[in-house]
Amino acid sequence: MAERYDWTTVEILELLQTPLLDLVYEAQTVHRQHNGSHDVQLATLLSVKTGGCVEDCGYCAQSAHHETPVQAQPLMDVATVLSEAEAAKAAGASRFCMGWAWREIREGKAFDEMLAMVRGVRALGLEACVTAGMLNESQAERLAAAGLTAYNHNLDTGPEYYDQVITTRSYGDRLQTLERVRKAGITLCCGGIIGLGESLRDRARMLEILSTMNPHPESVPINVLVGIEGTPLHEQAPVDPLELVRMCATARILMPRSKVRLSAGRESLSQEAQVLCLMAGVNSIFYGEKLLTVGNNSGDRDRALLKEIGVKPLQPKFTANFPT
Ligand code: SAM
Ligand code: DTB
Ligand code: SF4
Repeated sequence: MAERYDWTTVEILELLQTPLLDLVYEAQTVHRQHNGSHDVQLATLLSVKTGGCVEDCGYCAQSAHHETPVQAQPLMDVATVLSEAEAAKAAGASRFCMGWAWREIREGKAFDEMLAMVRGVRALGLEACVTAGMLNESQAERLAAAGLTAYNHNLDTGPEYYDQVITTRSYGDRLQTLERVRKAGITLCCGGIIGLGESLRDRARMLEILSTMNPHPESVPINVLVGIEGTPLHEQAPVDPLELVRMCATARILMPRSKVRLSAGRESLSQEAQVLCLMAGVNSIFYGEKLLTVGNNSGDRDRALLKEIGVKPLQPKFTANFPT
C-alpha cells in the first residue's frame, strides 16, 4: 500500500480499536513491506542543559513551575558531551540525541556550543538529534549547516487536549517550529506521550496531525508518561501496556517508513510487552542507562533481549558525513 497523507480521525480511531491480533498483524505486514528488516535503531540521549525550564509542561521533571527531585544543573561543555557521544558509539548506538530544557533557542555562547556539539557528533559518524524548544529560521539553517540530522519537537497530545497539559505555549507554536525545521532540510522527530489522561480521540488526533504531514516525520517517538513526583500529572493512572502496543501499531500503519521509537516508560514494561511493540513495527529504542532525567533499561538488558529474539541493532553508518 502506498503512503498516505490524508488519514482521518475516524479511520485512525478505527485502527486504534481493531482487535489487537489483527492490528499487530497489519502493522507487522506494513513494516515488512516498507522496511524489509527487523533491525532496531539504538539512540542514546544526553541532557546537556538540565532543569530550570520556564515552560509549564505538566509531565516534565525539568519545568521550574513544579517542585521535582530534579535541580537545575550547569550547562555541559562541548568536550564532555563529545566524550559521552563517543561512549554511546562504542556501546553500539547509531544516533546521539541531546536535550536542552529551554522554551526556545537563544543566540550566544550556548548556541555556538550546540553547533560545535552537532559538528562533533556528526564527525564521529553518528546521527545527531537536538531537542531545545522553539527556534527561528536562521537558527534552523545554522543547525542544518552544522550537519544536524534531526530536530525533536513533540506534539505530545492532540490539539484539543493540549491546553490541559501545557499553558505556556500553543499547538500552533509547536507546528511553526516543525515547519521551520522541515524548511531548513533537517529531518523531523515528532511524537507524543500516552497516559496524560487523554482520550482515545486525543491520541487519534495527534496521530492524524503527524500522519497528514507530507513527508511524514522521519522519527515518531511514542512515550509512556513517567510520573514525576511534584508534577501535576504525578498521580495519573498507569497505562495498560496493550494500549501502548496499539499506539505503536497504529503509528506504523499510518507512517510506514518512519522510525517508530519506543521512548520513555520502557523501564516499566515487561520483556514480553516490549517484544509485542517490536512485533507492532517499532524499530527504534532509547538505549543507555538514562533518558534525560529518569532511568532507562540497562544496555546489557537491552542487548540481551534483542539477541534473544534475533533482532539486530541497525548498523551505524560510520561515514563521517559532515559539512566542512
Ligand atoms: N524542551 C524541549 C521541548 O520542549 O521540546 C525538549 C525536552 S522534552 C524533555 C522532550 C519530550 O520528552 C517531551 O516533549 C515529552 O514528549 C517527553 N517527556 C518529557 N518528560 C516526560 C515524562 N515524564 N514522561 C514521558 N515523556 C516525557
Ligand atoms: C522523546 O520523545 N522522548 C525523549 C526524547 N524525545 C528527547 C525524552 C524522554 C524524557 C523522559 C523523561 C526524562 O528523562 O526526564
Ligand atoms: Fe521545558 Fe521541554 Fe520540559 Fe516542557 S518538556 S518543561 S519545554 S524541558
